[in-house]
Amino acid sequence: MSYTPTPEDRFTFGLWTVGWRGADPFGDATRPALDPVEAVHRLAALGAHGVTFHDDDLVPFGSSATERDAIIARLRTALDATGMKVPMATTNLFSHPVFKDGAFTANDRGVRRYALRKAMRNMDLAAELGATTYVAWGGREGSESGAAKDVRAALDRMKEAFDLLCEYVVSQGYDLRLAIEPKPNEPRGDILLPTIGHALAFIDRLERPDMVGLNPEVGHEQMAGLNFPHGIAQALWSGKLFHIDLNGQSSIKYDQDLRFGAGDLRQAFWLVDLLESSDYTGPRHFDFKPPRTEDSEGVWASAAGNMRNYLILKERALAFRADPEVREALRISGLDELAAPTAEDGLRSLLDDRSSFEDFDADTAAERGMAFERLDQLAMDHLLGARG
Ligand code: XLS
Ligand code: MN
Ligand code: MN
Repeated sequence: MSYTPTPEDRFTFGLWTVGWRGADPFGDATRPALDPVEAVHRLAALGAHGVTFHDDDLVPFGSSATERDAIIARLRTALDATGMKVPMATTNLFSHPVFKDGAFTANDRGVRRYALRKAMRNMDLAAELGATTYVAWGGREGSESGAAKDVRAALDRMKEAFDLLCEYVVSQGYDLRLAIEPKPNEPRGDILLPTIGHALAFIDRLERPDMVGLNPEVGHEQMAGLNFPHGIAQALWSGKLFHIDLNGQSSIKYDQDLRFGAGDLRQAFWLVDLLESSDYTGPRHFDFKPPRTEDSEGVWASAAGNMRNYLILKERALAFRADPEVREALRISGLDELAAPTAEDGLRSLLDDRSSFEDFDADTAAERGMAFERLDQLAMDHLLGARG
């Protein structure tokens, strides 16, 4: 198998990823600004399918209407020349100081109304460029201290915001769905809707829940110590995996945004195994930061590494599933048994079935070894290239 990506692989990149200049809380930028048009051309040459952006990544905050039109026209030319797509866009509701206490849940009502209008304005551009997903990461929706935020009121305001955004999409006739991106903390001490589970429960309370799903990010769940493939499995099970942010994270610490495959490699393997065996057909979107040690060429090496690692893991996951020894090991470990309903005979029959309780020999059933270690070693052998 070739590890050279093609647009059919549907790999996409945020303009803010390859465009990250390396400024962090302790140091200045280490790289010059990157022209979005150059990003489109370089990513196309690497085999990507498209780009995504926050409004301000493309059109700097405060640009005039004429400047904005010219910037959008240049982007369109680059997209037309390369065939690159824009499947997703999002709003920067966290950089400007006006959003220091949040956007949709800022205590200041004027800031909340401004945030909604800023999001709607960029939705117009997203729809114009053919995007079908609009991501909402609540960057500064949260607090550092208890009394600062009435969380129940903030959730009311968050619901109001999503209901209004959905109403806007419907009223404009856009083919756009919203995808909430959970994150537990950073830049706020604690952020609202911190995990996939919190966000799923929130979506259920909205007026148009069908229009809202998730954009989970590998590192964000892992910052909370959670198992990302498990979270994605639940998102898929709920019909809510609208989009995905792939990257790497080494355990519970700051948001590392390493390239995909770096960090927790085993979870990356199981994630690719899951995505490739699911009905998810959306973009494989990379939200990573080329480390600030890299020069411009290092940025493209890092970008390419994301796609290469995904394709290697895809090859290994497919080989794992196709291996006859693995299939037998899966059977011995009872995976086919789990796929069968527990009581398809119904409640009455379960209650009448003496073998299910009165005559059930728990001690004998307890003797069964599950053989998960052998199964996992087969997976490790495939992952590490020590097999087939
Ligand atoms: C930050 C987020 C952000 C979103 C889009 O941690 O990952 O980049 O993906 O606003
Ligand atoms: Mn991140
Ligand atoms: Mn992200």
